[in-house]
Amino acid sequence: MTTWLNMSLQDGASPIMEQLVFFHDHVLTIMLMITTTVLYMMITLIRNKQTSRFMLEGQMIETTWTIAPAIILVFIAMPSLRLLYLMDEVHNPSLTLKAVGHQWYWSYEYSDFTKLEFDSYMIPQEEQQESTFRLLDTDNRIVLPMNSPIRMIVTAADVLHSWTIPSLGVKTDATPGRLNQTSFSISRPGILYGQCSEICGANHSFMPITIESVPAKYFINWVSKMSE
Ligand SMILES: [Cu+2]
Repeated sequence: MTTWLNMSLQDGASPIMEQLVFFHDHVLTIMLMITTTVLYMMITLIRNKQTSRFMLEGQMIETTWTIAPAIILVFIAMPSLRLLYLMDEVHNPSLTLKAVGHQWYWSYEYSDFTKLEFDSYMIPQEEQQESTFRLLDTDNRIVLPMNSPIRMIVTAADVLHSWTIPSLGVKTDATPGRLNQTSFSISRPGILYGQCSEICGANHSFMPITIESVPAKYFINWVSKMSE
């Protein structure tokens, strides 16, 4: 989750998010080079008298500063497209979780098991405990096994919502009458937080998403306890 003084992205909890963080830093490096160059050029423009009786054209520099940006763009586009298609891929999932957005809570269905479904409401401020985070914790957390490919099916029952976990690099629109699909695998145990990311009404800010990532054997225990 985001903590104090965390200015940039959250630590990646999935391989895809790690790659996204690397890509973000890569693009930032290129931007830094461009802004430094432009700043240098602007300063030289101001400090020099830009007139010459003999220099009327510069074919070489014109060619260079047309081709160079194109090459730089390729260096951004290639890794970007690679990530785009990697995120779209669903690798033979071992578990499917369906999230349904409601005004204003999420409900979840573990379609691989019988009768394993529940609603997940935000814990209101009056019921806060030392261990819960304000506006982020839910009464029923999603429990998922770590290190296994998970397929998410996202939809909504009333208006548009968006199911988002920043540390997993997942953000999927929840649209009424439509099933959206995404996939991820969680690389470490822990609790992951997210919030609805589509302005969906008065309590849009109060329908958080909480995932408990646990080792597979704990997950099996949880499933058998829940389906009793
Ligand atoms: Cu919403």
